[in-house]
Amino acid sequence: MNALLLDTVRERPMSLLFTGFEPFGSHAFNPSSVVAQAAATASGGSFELLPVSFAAARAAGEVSAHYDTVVHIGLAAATAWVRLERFAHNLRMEADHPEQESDPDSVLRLEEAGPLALETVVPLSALRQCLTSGWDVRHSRDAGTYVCNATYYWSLRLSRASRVLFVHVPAWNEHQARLFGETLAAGVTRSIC
Ligand code: PCA
Repeated sequence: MNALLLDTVRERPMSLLFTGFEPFGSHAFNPSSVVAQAAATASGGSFELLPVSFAAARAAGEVSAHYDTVVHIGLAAATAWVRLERFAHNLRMEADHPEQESDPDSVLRLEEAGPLALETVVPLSALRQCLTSGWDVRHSRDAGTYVCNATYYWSLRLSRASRVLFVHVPAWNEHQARLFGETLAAGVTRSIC
């Protein structure tokens, strides 16, 4: 159905990409991939499964540059609600994996001379209103210092013409993830595209 949404200035179909992540660390199942896949199916958009590595985060940003609208989804297992991330920060944890030791005082930049933070242009309040029936959806200003934040940073940094958003989801089962993916597809096509 997304193919029916025409960019009125350029008169071509709007392109929409949903991404989710592979399992990582102690998370043998990552619901973000099911959310993204279900959202792509329901909206007629594309789906990409991303590896959980800092090295892959920049490549994901390059892929994003080919789409008008990109919604990245990731797992935030410590949170019980959906987080609409406003900012990506030019920061990363020291270790390549969250379960490895990182020196809490060491601040690594994703890009030496890059901006400290990047903000999405997606209208978060409008999207939130479309998502709240049955779901606890909240604004967030901190996407963390791991691969989700890095992916968001590179996506916002490299895709100047796109609407890019990052959504963190709780440790849902497959059924919850699929249902939310369908809700997200409807919300995104109504409020963002
Ligand atoms: N969550 C991690 C990386 C991959 C994922 O699904 C994060 O929040 O950075």
